[in-house]
Amino acid sequence: AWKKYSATGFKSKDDFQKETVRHIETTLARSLFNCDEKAAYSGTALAFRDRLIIDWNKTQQRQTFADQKRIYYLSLEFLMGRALDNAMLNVGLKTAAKEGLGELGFRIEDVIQQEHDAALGNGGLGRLAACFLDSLASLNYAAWGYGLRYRYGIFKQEIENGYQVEIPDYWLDFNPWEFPRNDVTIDVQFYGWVNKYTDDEGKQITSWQDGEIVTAVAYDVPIPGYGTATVNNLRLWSSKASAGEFDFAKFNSGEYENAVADEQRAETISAVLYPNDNMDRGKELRLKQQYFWCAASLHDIIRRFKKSKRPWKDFPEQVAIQLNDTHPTLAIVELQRILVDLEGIEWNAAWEIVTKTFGYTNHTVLPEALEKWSVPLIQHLLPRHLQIIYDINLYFLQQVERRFPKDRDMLGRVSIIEESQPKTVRMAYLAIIGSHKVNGVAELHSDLIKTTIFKDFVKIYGPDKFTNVTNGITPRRWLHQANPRLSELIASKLGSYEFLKDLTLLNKLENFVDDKDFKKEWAEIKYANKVRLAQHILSATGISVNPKALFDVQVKRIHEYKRQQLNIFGVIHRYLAIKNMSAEERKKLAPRVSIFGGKAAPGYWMAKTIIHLVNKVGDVVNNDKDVGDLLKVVFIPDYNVSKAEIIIPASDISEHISTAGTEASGTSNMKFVLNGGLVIGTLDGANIEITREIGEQNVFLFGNLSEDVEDLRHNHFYGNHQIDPELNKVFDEIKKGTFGDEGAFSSLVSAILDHGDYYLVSDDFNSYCKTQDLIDETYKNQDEWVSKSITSVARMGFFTSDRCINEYADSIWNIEPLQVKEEA
Ligand code: 26Q
Repeated sequence: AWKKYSATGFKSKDDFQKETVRHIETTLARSLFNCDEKAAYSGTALAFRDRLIIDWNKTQQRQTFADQKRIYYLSLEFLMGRALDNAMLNVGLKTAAKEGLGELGFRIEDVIQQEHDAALGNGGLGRLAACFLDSLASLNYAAWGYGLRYRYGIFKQEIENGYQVEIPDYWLDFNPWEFPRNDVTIDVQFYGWVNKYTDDEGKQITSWQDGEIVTAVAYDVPIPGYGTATVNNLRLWSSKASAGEFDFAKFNSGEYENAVADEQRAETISAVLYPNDNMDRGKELRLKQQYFWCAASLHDIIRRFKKSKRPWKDFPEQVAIQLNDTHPTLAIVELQRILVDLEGIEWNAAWEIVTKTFGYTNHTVLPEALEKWSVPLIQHLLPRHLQIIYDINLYFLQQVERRFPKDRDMLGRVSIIEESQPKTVRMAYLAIIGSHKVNGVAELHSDLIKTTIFKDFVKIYGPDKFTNVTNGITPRRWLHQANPRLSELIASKLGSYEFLKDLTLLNKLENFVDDKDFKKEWAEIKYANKVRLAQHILSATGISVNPKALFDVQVKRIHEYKRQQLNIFGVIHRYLAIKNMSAEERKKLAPRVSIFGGKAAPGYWMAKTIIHLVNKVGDVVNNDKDVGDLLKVVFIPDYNVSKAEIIIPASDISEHISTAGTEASGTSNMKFVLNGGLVIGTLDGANIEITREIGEQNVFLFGNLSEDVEDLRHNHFYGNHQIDPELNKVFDEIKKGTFGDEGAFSSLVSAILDHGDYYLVSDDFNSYCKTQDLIDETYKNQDEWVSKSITSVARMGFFTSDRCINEYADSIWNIEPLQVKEEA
């Protein structure tokens, strides 16, 4: 009977205008006569939001009705960026909106730019989660994301006198993409103590009592698929004081301030994203975030499972939970606790359910980045969980002892508990033991974890528990949305936009590598993207760059292992070379713009020093009359998803130059190549597979191999550490004070000269500079360059996150997509 009232959503320009104007005038209570771009954005977003809600509701109904397995992706980070453009493209109504807004007097690009990025992530791991959500919805998988609704996302970066300054990112002023579900709440317990007793019927009861309760409130974000009616759900938890905790009675007993303090303490849990993208040891609040989010998500998942009225043994057929790194490892312990303590299931039966449910994705081999939590901290915060961790460890070690009775050291090596001072819990070991599959994120990385940090576990479980799923990116955002003209040109040659759903279709582009007109258009689009980036650089930094120069880009979080220092030392080397050139030689050189961007963790001194050096080198080089357009050095502040959408399509060369064996995968390397940029890179992470796909002749590779890194490091300490002479000249220039007070950069220099050069900057410097020279030569032949660019794009089909998600579905989750009948 209600059907006739059910909304269908707009389908045309006129309806879009009607809905947008209605929202501006009524929902926002604004007059059309003083409607600015902000209001136009709000109205447009609300109109598209309505459009999504209808499919969202239907999707959730359909998935409930189908009663099959769902995927739950647990991630502390979802680096979503902006939602409006994506929503428009996914429902296929961007053109209607563009025309509609045009008639109202707005340029759609300006309206789109009003939106604040959803920056709930640090970098690669968070953006991967966002690409996965896009693919899961686009492929019609029944999937939910679970995360935290931080009030403050990753900080905004400003540069003052060359130094990074962090500004809080309060982003929730107006967020039309989230729906508070005040009726979906879960109480989460902390602290307290464990009571073991025998009840009246003689049963052993273990119960976790007292402590403090914090309430989790759900906020839902719709995730539309591209060209499908599927709209999945991202559920983010927000913390607030529980009704019982925030005691109104206290108002009368003069404890008002205490009550307010309690409330604020509870809200602190979801207040801020930790800005470290490596481990941050010992922060109690971070552990609280992890448990709060794991407990809320699991109770929500179980509530949904219980509605199906199935027996517990069916749980792994209904639920697959993927752990994005070790951050959600406590979910393993929490599920075991629920099954054993609350549901009364016997330990082994419960443990079988647990291990069949979870899969764990590892994103790092760097030992210092592996999560460890102190035993006393867990004891204090989660006393029952600590007991369960000890029991899991006990049964595991017993099993290991039976299998390897002669290898006594093995037990200490694989124990979840590290016998340090204080003792710590090794979260990665717990995640491996509690999951049925463990995967790395690129071939080399997956091989490395099997032979280094997790090799004992391969002996124990056999090799099949460990697998590789090479990362991917969504071509919807990273090609179609970020580079609409290139997407359109490709579609014109391929006959349709089908490649956005099946990226392997790009291979047909190889038929056009010799097509003159096509190549010309290809080059024109790159040039237009460079003009757009040059405009951004001018307005963000005041530096004017020539779009005809070679744009050399390195944008990513600042880390010693990613070696931005190698890049800037190379820039100084180039600067010194230019200074020594004759006028004739200078004429032959290809002008270049070296572009850097990326945030440093606020407490990471070395990373901040690298940013400082880049800016100081820029000050000198950019104002040197001898140099002119031949070299510019730019640091773009506040690199984030929407900046990436401008920067990536504009690069000629991008740098992926980590010390071999340190970058698990990298994903921006894929984004750059998909946008027709070439790559200078080491044989690391996904660079290796990119090279295999697009061909060695299309990549500028350099540097030592990962299998040689250990020996080289050893030699630095125990052999005779020879510093590359050209690099020494760079250091001399820094020491001379050419780039300001040399003391400011001494830590960077002495890391290489005096502290063993752990990241092998000196070892790779010569090969890096030579390869940069080769790039100069190659760039001079534009025709050849464009051919390489087209061929590379044509061969990038493998790196779509659609392929990646299908591999997870197949080899880890054992689930098929839910077919959707499109309505007429
Ligand atoms: C852990 C504990 C306490 C505080 C912070 C953290 C923390 C937070 C974020 C640890 C790690 C991260 C993020 C890691 C990350 O982004 N890794 C990247 O993941 C990408 C996707 O797989 C890979 O492509 C990159 O190679 C990898 O560096």
